[in-house]
Amino acid sequence: TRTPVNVTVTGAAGQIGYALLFRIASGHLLGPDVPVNLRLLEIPQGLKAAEGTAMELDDCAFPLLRNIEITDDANVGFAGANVALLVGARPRTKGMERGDLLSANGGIFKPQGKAINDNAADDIKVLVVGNPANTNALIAQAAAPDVPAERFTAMTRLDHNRAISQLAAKTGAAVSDIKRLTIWGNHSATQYPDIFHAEVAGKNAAEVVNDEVWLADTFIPTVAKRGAAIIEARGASSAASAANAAIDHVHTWVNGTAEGDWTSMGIPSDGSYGVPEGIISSFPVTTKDGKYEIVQGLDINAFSRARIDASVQELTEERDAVRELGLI
Ligand code: NAX
Repeated sequence: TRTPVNVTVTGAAGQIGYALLFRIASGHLLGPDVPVNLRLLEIPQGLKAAEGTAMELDDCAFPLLRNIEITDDANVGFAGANVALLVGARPRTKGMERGDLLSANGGIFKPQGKAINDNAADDIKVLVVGNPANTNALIAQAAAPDVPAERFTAMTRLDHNRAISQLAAKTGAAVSDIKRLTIWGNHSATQYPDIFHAEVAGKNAAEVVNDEVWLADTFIPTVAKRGAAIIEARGASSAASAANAAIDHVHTWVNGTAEGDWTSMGIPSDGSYGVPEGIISSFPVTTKDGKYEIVQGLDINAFSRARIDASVQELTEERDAVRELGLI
């Protein structure tokens, strides 16, 4: 049998944590033959609820779940971690300026980055879900100089999945017929879901849709504002779909993209497509053997260029703001 993989989840007592942990423990994160040890990292106020979730995990008698540890000490929570899902974050509350939000999250992600640096396994892979995800990932990465920068990623897979679903509905295609969709930029309202290289049952998606008004006025805003629409309808933010996307992100990273397809991940830019090196921006990537590569050579038209640039501009401003705050 395989050695268990240590998976750390922060914010384990939150609503995404509740939707996520059972799927990790049942084998959906890494595969049906990979045993896992779970490490739940919470703040003191969250420990009791995390213990309740752990009791329920026990009660599932998942064959792949070896043990569960619950802690509010990041050094313990990330000890030997092979995969870390950073879900817990400080939400934006009423009247909070961007600087306040970034510094509150810096207070979480900087020490967690350091704890990962000092305690995680050499093969650590990090996914940041907690918002502002891209910049939180940058803060954690900067605090972990001994970990290769490319191991720090931010989640845009929920946006990617939302875009696939919208495009399938518009074209009447099956979700599984949509390939090569890309989310560029920030996980925020400026993100750019790109269908110009996407395929619908093997045909170019933009040509199948053939409707730039729908693209600009319906598709892009629907995908970008889907989180707000979910809050409006449910009275709570996306949880199961966010957890599902986190599972997809790590599963694809570890197990590879399908031949002829790609996915979207927030990753440290290497300067490709004019995105400044170092910022954590979403790109089209293929994955293989636990590594990802940016899809190169895509032709970026003027419509796409303007939208990618706008989202990247926002990321650059967030980077400058956290630099000024001494967080990176
Ligand atoms: P909840 O408020 O339900 O849960 C957050 C949990 O994190 C709480 O249990 C809290 O005690 C814990 N926590 C806070 N600070 C912590 C710390 N320093 N260490 C460990 N745990 C800590 O939020 P939930 O709905 O689960 O959402 C979590 C995060 O995901 C939010 O930041 C949210 O904005 C973000 N999202 C990101 C998405 C993405 O696509 N990247 C989509 C969904 C979601 O909105």
